[in-house]
Amino acid sequence: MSFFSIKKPAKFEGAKSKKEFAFRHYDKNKKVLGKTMGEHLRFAMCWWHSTCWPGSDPFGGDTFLRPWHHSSDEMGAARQKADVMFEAMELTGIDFFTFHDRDIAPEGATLKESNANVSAIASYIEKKMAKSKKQLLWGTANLFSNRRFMAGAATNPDPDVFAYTAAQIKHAMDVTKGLGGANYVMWGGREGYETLLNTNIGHELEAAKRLLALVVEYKHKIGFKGPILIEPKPQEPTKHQYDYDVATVYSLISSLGAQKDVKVNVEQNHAILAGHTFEHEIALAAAWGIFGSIDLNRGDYQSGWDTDQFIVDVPEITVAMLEILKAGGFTTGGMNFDAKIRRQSIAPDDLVYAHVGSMDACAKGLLNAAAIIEDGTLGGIVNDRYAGWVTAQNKAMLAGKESLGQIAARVEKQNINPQPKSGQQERLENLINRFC
Ligand code: XUL
Ligand code: CO
Repeated sequence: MSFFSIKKPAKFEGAKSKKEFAFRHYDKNKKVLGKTMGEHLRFAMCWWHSTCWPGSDPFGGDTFLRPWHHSSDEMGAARQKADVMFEAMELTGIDFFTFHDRDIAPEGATLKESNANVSAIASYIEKKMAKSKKQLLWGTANLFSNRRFMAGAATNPDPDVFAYTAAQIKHAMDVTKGLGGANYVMWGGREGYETLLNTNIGHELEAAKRLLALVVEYKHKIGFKGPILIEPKPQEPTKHQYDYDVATVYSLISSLGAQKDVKVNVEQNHAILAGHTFEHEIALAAAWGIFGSIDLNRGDYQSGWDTDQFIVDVPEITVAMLEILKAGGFTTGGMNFDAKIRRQSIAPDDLVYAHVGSMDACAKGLLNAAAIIEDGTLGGIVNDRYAGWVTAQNKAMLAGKESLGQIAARVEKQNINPQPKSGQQERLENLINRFC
């Protein structure tokens, strides 16, 4: 039985198409800068917002009334959610999916029971993957919903919660590997604190570092090929999260010297909550060699919380795509729609319209960014701005071949007297608009 009233997958119809359920820009097999659009964008659909969230908010409950939300047969409901996910991926042409362990299967009375539920549904998913050729972009563990995690998972003051966390992650990693997952994600959830009055920060940071070290060790033990991805977020649910932004997460990763094994999953809304732009977080991750994947959604620029809306603003996507292309594009990563339809969007088809529209906006952003790169004007202006650094003398200064005293003597001897040059910001903003 199908959940959606739309029966035929969205197709590329060209920019002038008037058909609503269609792509105007996303032409999956079209080559852009040497790769197909499908290879560039690697879209993923997330289990939790697409099938688990019932449309609740802090003031009201379920608006969606999906049949599986009210079923007494929990495992049957879990299979039904899987069916809907695969149907939605088919209709939208999305090739990847993502999940938390608790999204795909119900929690049992013990961890053993929960693990058995997850494994059983994973087998069900595996069969559907074989038939549909859909792939797992990443798996993760939900270490924040159950009340045992109210004071954190790895950073909980109770060592039993740390142990439980480690055990739950082990199983989620096994399942992710079993399904051929390309990455394994760790979002800190409640890894943070509410008040210093009851918190030992030093201990909690040591525990967070220990957990990451254990996960990296286990990744090698089981031969999991993809990277571990940490997803930064500054606050919400806790007031002070230990994985605030890319810069903070880099300090954790580099303190273990784990840059080869651990990268970041940058989420648009989390970047905004941290007071950054999405493109800043992508560019910083790339500069440090830890860019892995992205969670795609749109924050609200007025509300200070994680609204997780579908991203549709083409100029905004264009500048993010530009940084992704400059970073060399995705390898194991992709663009995961960590986005939910609004709670009034109760028609089943709203979910597939939302994905298709956002995919198309991303495709347009990709085309714009590729055109900006091919045009070369912007790249040329940036290169000119740093052109002074190509001389042998200045290269040597950057490489540490001159001491502070030697540099000072040279400035006097050569009578170096820097002349400021325009940063041309407005001209560059106008240049970007010519491509959007
Ligand atoms: C929460 C969030 C998570 C992670 C995975 O804000 O983004 O869904 O993406 O745990
Ligand atoms: Co996310």
